[in-house]
Amino acid sequence: MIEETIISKAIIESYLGELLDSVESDVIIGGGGPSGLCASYYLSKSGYKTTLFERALKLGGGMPGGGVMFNRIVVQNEARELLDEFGIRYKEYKPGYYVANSLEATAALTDKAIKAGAKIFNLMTIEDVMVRDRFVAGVVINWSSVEMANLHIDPISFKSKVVIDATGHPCEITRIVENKSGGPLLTPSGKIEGEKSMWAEVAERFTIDNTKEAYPNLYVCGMAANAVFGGPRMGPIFGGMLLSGKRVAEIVMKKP
Ligand code: 48F
Repeated sequence: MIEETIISKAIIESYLGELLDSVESDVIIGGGGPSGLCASYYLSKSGYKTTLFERALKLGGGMPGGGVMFNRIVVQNEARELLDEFGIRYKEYKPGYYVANSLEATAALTDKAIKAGAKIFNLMTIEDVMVRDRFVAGVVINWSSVEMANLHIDPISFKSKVVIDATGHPCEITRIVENKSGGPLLTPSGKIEGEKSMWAEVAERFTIDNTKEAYPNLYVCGMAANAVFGGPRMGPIFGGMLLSGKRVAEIVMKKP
């Protein structure tokens, strides 16, 4: 016999227990694309209490869509060891260019991050940021369905020592800080510099070099780093996203 109320209780208790435990974390990551997932894996693996909020139903951000909906991604030589770390299979297409299945890559990143201990909440949108005397202290979240239905329902707050903006092209978390706190951000102009047109070679390097603090206790990684610090986009080459996720984890772990 199967009792439906037991199923309900199992889901509610299990989920709410995890949500309650995540009200205070070491690190909150906004966005479950490749850079955010990769960061959450390395941080959790090193014992950091890590919570990731993803607006969408499914994880992966721009990764599962590959290039123009062809579910393949390309990764350059520099990031090949990350494919091995996550158990993502690949084939060498030309020397230094590896091609992988973007669905397998998304699943592998998600699986490794959760098994390393990252708490991942999908269907949750970061709609505001907690800013105290010029430092970020956490995020304010609401159900994505509330945002989509444009319902007037107040959000709730989650605290952390560090917030990582991994929201990709729109760099939403940094934008909230800029708009609501007036910055200045730790960028050359004190504002969001804005993403530039496609130039894969420059963009891939730029992402890694600009994976850094954009406002006290707020770090950017992945495409958000390029958008905030003014770098070009790179299209469906994903090595920079993975390396940036790993780099932001390393930077946060070195933080005193
Ligand atoms: O866009 P996305 O995949 O970011 P990324 O990790 O990787 C970029 C690449 O996919 C690609 C590229 C490089 O090859 O150019 O675009 O930098 O993932 C960002 C995730 O953040 C979620 C969004 O749904 C997506 O899954 N997101 C965005 N804003 C919010 C958010 C928010 N306010 N709250 C929660 N999640």
